[in-house]
Amino acid sequence: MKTIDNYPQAVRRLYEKYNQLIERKNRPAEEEGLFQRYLHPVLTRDHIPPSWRYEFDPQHNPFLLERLAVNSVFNAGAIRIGDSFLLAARVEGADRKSFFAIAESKSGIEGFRFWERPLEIPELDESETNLYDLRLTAHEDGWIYGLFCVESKDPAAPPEDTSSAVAQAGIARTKDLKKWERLANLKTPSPQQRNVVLHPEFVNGCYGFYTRPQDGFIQTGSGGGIGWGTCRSIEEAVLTEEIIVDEKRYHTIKEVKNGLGPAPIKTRYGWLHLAHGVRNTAAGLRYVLYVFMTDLTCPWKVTHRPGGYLLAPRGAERVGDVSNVLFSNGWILDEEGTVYLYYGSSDTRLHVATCPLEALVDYTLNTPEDGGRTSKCVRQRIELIERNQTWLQKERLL
Ligand code: M1P
Repeated sequence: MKTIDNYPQAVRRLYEKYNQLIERKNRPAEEEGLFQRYLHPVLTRDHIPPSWRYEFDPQHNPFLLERLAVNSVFNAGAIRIGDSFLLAARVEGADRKSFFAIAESKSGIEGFRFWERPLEIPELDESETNLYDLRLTAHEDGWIYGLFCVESKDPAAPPEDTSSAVAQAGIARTKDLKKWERLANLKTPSPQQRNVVLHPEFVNGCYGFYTRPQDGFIQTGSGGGIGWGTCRSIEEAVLTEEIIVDEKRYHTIKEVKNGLGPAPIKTRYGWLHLAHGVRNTAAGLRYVLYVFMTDLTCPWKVTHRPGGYLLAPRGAERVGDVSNVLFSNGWILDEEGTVYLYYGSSDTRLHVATCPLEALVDYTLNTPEDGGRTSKCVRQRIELIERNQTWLQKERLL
């Protein structure tokens, strides 16, 4: 490798390439289903501005190398403000530390460009090693909250154990997504918390939290699924009780664990929730996305529970740093009733899929629940075939 002769020109070339990527048009992928997928991911590590990675000084960086490389961009919180689609992406450096950065687009499917610099979330103490998976909630109290996972080294681990960790739910709030006020971490009866989401409305005068109680960093142990708890203060949020809203269950898509995605969308039928379910396979864990609906006044009571998954890893999405994973912590409902679902694939990149809210609600209300065992599932299918035969004969299509 040689030192760079024409340094300004080499930097200009970097920016040309970067701008071409940002300005690239996205197109609907061919396959059709409830959700429309798109050809290109909306964010990748190449969407990170060159000035966040390279050092532009021929004296200090004669080879024009990346000084702070980025490994991946995925799992983004999402919010619509004015006519902008805003994503709070998880950016993971080559050093494995994640941070958050806002990317903005006018269309929601292409043209996402990062703001000038990443977010600085105030630190509570130096044990906080890694922050990730921000969920944005525009709360009726007037603040925008960001809830995220705060990971620290497990203080109880023996000295030779340099990987055990403790996960807690961090809380910060903002009015403009630029300046963030850090609040105390959420306290719950569970020793570990990830995937915590703030409900957008007060419930009986309290803040409502969806949680994911877990005994260990990886193993759920006695933690049974997506939980719910309330408290009066957001500044010092303490849940004294967690009830299970949506439990993990044997031989389903959420057999090993599950966790809520973004804050739920309010519909006239109830709160529409997006979540991820995890099962084990011979090839490792498989993360898929699913939905469920809860009661409008009691958001902890599930009213509709479609069986199976809504979206699962497909094609190139299946491969990455942590393969066979779809994960979502952000969606946006626009003024025209379209849902923009932002999902990370295999902990590597971020995609969008779109769908009319009306169709997603129909799916949620009318997809049969998981029958729980083969004989019931095959019965569900035979009943469907019989209903279809009747209709096809009536319409003389058979
Ligand atoms: O690697 C897959 C996902 O693992 C975690 O999710 P969960 O707590 O449900 O296992 C998170 O680290 C998430 O960011 C990641 O995508």
